[in-house]
Amino acid sequence: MRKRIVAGNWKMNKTYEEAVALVSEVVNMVKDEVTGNTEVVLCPPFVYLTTLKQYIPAGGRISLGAQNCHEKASGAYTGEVAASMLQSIGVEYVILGHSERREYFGETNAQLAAKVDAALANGLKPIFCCGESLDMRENGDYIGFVKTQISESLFHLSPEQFANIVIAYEPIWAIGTGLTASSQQAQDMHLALRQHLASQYGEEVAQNTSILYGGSANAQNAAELFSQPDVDGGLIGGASLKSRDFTTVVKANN
Ligand code: 3PY
Repeated sequence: MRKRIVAGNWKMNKTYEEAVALVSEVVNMVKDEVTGNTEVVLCPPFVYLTTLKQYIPAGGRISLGAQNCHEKASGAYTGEVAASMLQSIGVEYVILGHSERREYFGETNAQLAAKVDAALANGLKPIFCCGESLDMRENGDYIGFVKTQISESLFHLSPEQFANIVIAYEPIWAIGTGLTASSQQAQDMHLALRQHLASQYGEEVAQNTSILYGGSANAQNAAELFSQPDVDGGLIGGASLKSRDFTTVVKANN
């Protein structure tokens, strides 16, 4: 049975004190909620990862994730963070290919393929983001566009490697806009993506892959989104910054 995951993408938010307070509250509020095949992943900014690790019960179902990593192993890349560094401090997941990174930092499908390789080589599980713009949704082959993001960045992986991938479908038009995909729009895309995975890796791998919905998922709409058969949880932006809202989203995933 595939995992149901709620991951909180804090983006570039919170001071040190605020980050410690938020993680302590979240851990207290959700630790008894994550049971069975559910998991919670907290993705704060890099600088807080080491400290926040100490607030997360070891061996439980709450893990830490980073929001990015560099594709190279080490070297003269000022300001960057390598996957091996994340592994060495106990980080388990890494968000790759968020639309903000694609848009503001020019990340391409090919570069993301290299980042995925670096993450996997260091034992990190990529939460691979994909999604179309509003223009693409209204005027283009938006399902084909998202499938290509996946093929070009992930389909070089072996089935064994692919077993460590989590997909997050995040329509760009629903990020930071207050717009959310309807649960039917999310389900339609998730099903199309699962079929795409099946065409490359077979039905079993496709059925075992967690496909999360992201893009203004929140305490109000999570239960409806998560009730769809191919939606296996969420990558949560703004609502992950408030412990109560995030806890409601986590409970909606049970
Ligand atoms: C959002 O919910 O806006 C996100 O971008 C989550 O990654």
